[in-house]
Amino acid sequence: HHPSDADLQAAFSGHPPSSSPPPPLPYGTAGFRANSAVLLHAMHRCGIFAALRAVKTNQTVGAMVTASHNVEPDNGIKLVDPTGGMLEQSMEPILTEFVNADDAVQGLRRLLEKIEAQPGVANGGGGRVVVGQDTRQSSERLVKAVKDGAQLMGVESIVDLGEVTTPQLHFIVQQCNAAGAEGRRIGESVYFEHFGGAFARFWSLLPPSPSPAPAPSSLYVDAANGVGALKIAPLGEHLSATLSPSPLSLSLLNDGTQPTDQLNEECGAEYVQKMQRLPRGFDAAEMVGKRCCSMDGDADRLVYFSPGGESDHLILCDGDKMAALYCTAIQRMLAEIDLQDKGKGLRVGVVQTAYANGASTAFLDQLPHVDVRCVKTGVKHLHRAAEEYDVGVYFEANGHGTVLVKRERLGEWASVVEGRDERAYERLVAFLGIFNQTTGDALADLLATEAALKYLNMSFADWAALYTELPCRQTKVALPRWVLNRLQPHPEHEKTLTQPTELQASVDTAVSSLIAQHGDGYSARAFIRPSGTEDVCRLYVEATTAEGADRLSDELKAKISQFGAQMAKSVMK
Ligand code: G16
Repeated sequence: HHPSDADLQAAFSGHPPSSSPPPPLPYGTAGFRANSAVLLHAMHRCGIFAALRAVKTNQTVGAMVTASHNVEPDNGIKLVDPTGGMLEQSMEPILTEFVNADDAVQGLRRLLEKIEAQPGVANGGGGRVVVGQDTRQSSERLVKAVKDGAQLMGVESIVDLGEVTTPQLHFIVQQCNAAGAEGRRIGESVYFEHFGGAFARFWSLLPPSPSPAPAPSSLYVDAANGVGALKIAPLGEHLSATLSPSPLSLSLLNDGTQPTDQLNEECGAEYVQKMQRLPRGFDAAEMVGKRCCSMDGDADRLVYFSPGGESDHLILCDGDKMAALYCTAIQRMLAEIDLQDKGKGLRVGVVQTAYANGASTAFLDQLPHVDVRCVKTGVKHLHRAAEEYDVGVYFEANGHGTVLVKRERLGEWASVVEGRDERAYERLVAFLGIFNQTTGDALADLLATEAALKYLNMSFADWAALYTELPCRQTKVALPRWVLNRLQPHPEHEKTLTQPTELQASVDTAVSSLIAQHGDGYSARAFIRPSGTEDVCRLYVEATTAEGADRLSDELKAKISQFGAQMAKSVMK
């Protein structure tokens, strides 16, 4: 029961592109993302698309209005499939064509044909779209456009969750489509019950603490002045209610309530991890040695750190180190269940990207029975690769990641372990139960990190010392999108550029001459890739010495700027 062409025309004119023709919107690393002023028509069309997908599958799909780590004036959308995972990759070009179609009505017709051709319920009919948003000023207006679009396609219901984290929305969509979900209230309480409950269950399986119980351990949380700030108190309340008293005391900073608070501005996971600097509001001297963590703008990333005492120096435990911590805990738990084989026979893997520090890869490589893989940037790629394992740990260095588990495989494996320790098995299951199975999740990862540290009886310093990072530098150079489009990273691992060859040759030359200057035993590595979320070229450099990393970084940054200038000159001609 699609609306008439006249109704469609009217609806599309109500959500016009910002200019004619509008700038093309590519489907980036994590959906559409741009300055919020150019997104209205795209949001409306994504709403239409989401509704069609919901109707076609007769299930719940999600739409999250957010630009995550980007600056406040940007915005974007992440679409959530019925599984709770990210939009299936084969749908990306189909959606992109519709979003960018000059003639929206014709574009919609083509979209309908393609959606009809997809597998799904024959005549769907029902379907629900659940919408969430981050705290950006532009989010409300854009959410309205998404809902207007969804409404137009006659979806059975639209649920607006308001301000939620991206992983909350993913989880809620998954729950909506799970067996037995009918009639259950749709809201974030299912999220807090699930993850708070999983943490409490794990905690109850740890050896009892000496009495009197130790004071709750303090964790200082930098919420990037974003949506995660709104969720710390309910999480804390839930933990207090289930564990009374809660073993965690969460102190919130950068909660966005001060007039000068700016989303992601000198705070948050992106800033802390890329700049390796303390976020605003964390006093180096006062908080030295304290355990702290930073989320990003939509709370799907987390990194830990501890102020080092001098100016804004910090000791960082990034996504790589979280993967190392979780693998260490999982291995210990497997060994407890199966003394002899320590998890042999179970497929355990870790997935990283080219940004993983070389020292982290070396650490993971030496763990017995753990496969280590490197894939392209973008959680969607890591998630898919991790799904190939029975227990799949995946993390980007920037703090985006989770641990996926195939429960049945775990059960099968454990059932043949002779004389297994039942409690140890329950503990492993409970630990893995803390992880969000749909996407990386700052809140769930916070709980899992606290659980792992407690289980391993490790302090923050012990964790940080699991291995020592090679000095690394991450830089970005602003370049227009058309120039960025000329940069073709290697399709599998992005460790080199396949185009332009001259730019790659200058990277190779710079790296080998640094190595040659230092001689045997010196290592260095660098790569360039275009960002899929911002109009910048990213540069990653690591070397045996900090001085070498600085030099290589400066040299290559200049090469990138030079390349940009050359390109600009060539079009002027
Ligand atoms: C998104 C993706 C991440 C990716 C990041 C940066 O994060 O989900 O997987 O690492 O963008 O991507 P790029 O280097 O292409 O800009 P978020 O937290 O911004 O949604």
